[in-house]
Formats: sequence, structure tokens, C-alpha cells
Amino acid sequence: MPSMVPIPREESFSSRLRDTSVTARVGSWLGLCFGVCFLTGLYSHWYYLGAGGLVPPTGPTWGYRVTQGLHVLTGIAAIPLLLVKLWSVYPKLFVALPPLRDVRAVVLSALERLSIAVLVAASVFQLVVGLANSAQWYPWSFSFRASHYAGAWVAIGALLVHVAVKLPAIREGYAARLDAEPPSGTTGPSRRTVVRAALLASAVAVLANAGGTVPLLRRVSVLAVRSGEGPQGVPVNRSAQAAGVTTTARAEDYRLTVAGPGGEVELTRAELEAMEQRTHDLPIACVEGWSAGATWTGVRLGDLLDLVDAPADAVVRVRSLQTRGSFGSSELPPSFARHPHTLLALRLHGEELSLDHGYPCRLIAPNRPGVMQTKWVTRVEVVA
Ligand SMILES: Nc1nc2c(c(=O)[nH]1)N[C@H]1C(S)=C(S)[C@@H](COP(=O)(O)O)O[C@H]1N2
Ligand SMILES: [Mo]
Repeated sequence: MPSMVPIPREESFSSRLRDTSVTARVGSWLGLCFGVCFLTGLYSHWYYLGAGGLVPPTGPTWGYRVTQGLHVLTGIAAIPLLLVKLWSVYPKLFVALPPLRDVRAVVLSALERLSIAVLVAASVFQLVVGLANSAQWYPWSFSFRASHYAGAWVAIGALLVHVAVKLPAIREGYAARLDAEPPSGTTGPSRRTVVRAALLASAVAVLANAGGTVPLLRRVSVLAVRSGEGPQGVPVNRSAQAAGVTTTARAEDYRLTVAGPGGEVELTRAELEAMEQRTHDLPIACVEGWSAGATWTGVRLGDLLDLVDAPADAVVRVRSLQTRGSFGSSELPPSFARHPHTLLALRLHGEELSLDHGYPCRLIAPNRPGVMQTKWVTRVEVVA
């Protein structure tokens, strides 16, 4: 007969380190990370939703760089904390079930387990899918943005219920002092060491990834997906090759078309160069969490819109030469389209824009997700 692995009982777990005093403290840090991650995530989603007609602000220039950097880094910080937290409570899975005749206790216990199952599933889903996205790895077929957004509400809702239900336990956990030394007669680390190790693991995970957005940390960030470097000092997300524009972007007959109520104007790259050039420092801040500051030179988008009598309150769309895949076009609300720093850039750090950064010209606007900074622009049109 095959030997059966016995299902453990709560008493089978004897570690004195799994204690409410540890769970409460690690849980609070985890809750803080989830809170910041949730709010910065909502902020990012707002750019896509245009929620209630409310337009995100055009400043500060580095705003999205900070909020999206925080979003990805608090998500990364949460991973070790979640693992330690789950480790500290998982024997509770094996708590003896209440006797079946006590219906009220059975229902309460079932509800508690269900709510925790939802919380754990949503948290793991969010962290796994978010991490995969920040590494540009999409081994699934569902929409990342829609599912990550829905998952966020499930996770945060389940978290609020969990905190409310566990408030007495959290209080109790904080009331119990973390012992700094293992109790006499025992060996191994103290509970304080466990909490410190969890925080340290979290800090190391952040440092190992933050270099993609904090230039000072580039050298220590061994795990960062983007080093913060690339051609012309800026990483490349999608290359010209990947976008299928290597021929069209260099073609002799390339024209930028500007379309508005006053008709259509076609401009060669030389004609764009002959217009008044402006230079501004604006970062590229990718939703994946990396970012880089850069100096761009080119034509103010507003100057191009004036050529076709676009009204000041016009919504504007820019279209790329890219014919397949996503991100081939983006829309600018009037505040972005007419912002004096919004450019169709021709140069990066004083050099001609490289093909991978969007030659012949690319959009760059302040405080806007990188995915909306369309490269290889061939058409600017007034939408409404
Ligand atoms: N046409 C087009 N523009 C694009 C993209 C794209 O895939 N196609 N990727 C965007 C994304 S996700 C980012 S983060 C920025 C990155 O710009 P860079 O490659 O010049 O750093 O370009 C944006 N512009
Ligand atoms: Mo991006």
C-alpha cells in the first residue's frame, strides 16, 4: 500500500517565530506597499481612461516618472514581505474545523477562509502579472491592463476587509513586544530578526531593481530590466526593426502630414528642421517602471497646429509609421497638445534622433507615460 502523507494539524507547526507579533509588523509594511502601489496604479490608469473627462496634469515634468517608479518598486518590495507574511500564518490553514453541528461557527469559518483565499489569490496574481509586465514578458493572452486593473480592486477590497476583520489580532500583535533574543532554552533567531530580515529582503529587492529609474543606483541594480542606458543615453523600448519601420522611416518620400480645419500641410524633415527649434529636458517614463531624463530638440507641436488653424481646445492625435502592433498612435488632450514644452523632437542630446528613438521625428510631452510618446510620427491630426 502506498504510504500516505498525513495532513498536518496546526499543532504540528512548532516554530515560535510564527507569531502574531511578527505577522502584524510584516503585514503593516506589506499593507503600506499595497496602498502606495494601488494609488499610483490608479493614477497611471487615469491616463488611459481619461476618467470623467478629467485630464491628468501636465506637470511637474517628472511627475509620472516618480509615480510609476513608485508603483513598480512598491510592487517589488511587496514580494518578499508577502512571502514572509504567508509563511508566518500558513499553519492556520490546518486549524481544526468547528464541529458541523455548530452552524454559525462553520459558516463564519468558511467565510473567513474564502475571504483570505480571494486576498491571497488577488495579491499573488497582481504581483506575478505586474512583475512579468515590467520584464516585458507576456506568457498569457488576456489584456494586461484590464486584468491588472480589475485585480487591483479585488486585492484592495479584500485587503480592507481583512484589515477590518483582523484589527483585534493586529492590536494584539503590536501589543506583544518582539523578543530581541531567542527565549532561554531555545536556539535560532529572534522574532525581531525575522521582521528585520523581511524588511532587508524587501530593501535588497528594491535596490536591485531601482537602477532602471534612479540613475545613482544603476551600478547596484543587478536585476533591473532596463539599465537606464541605451543608444544616445536613453533605453529603447521597441526598436525600429521590431516596429517594422526601418525602410519607411528612412525613405526619401517621408512626409509629416498635419491635418486640421485649415486643411493639410505636408512637411519634409528638412522643412521641419527649418522651423523654429526648441530644446527641453523631458524624461521618458515607461509604464514598466524604468525612466531616463533626456534633452530633446525639435518643433513645438503647437507651432505645427497653428499651420492648420487648429483651435486651442483641439484634441490631437499623432500617428506613427508603425503599421502593426500596439502603440502606433496616441491622443493628446488640449493641455498636452498646446503645452509649450510638447515637441515633435528631431534631436536627442543634441544629436540627430536615432532610428530606434523615433527618427525622423517623435512626440515628447511633459508628465506623460512613455507608451504615449509616439515614435516615427508621420501624421498629426485634429480629432475634435
Ligand atoms: N510608434 C511607437 N512609439 C512608441 C512605442 C511603440 O511601440 N511604437 N513604444 C513606446 C514606449 S512603451 C516607450 S516607453 C517609449 C520609449 O521610447 P524610447 O524607445 O525612445 O526610449 O516609446 C513609446 N513610443
Ligand atoms: Mo513604455
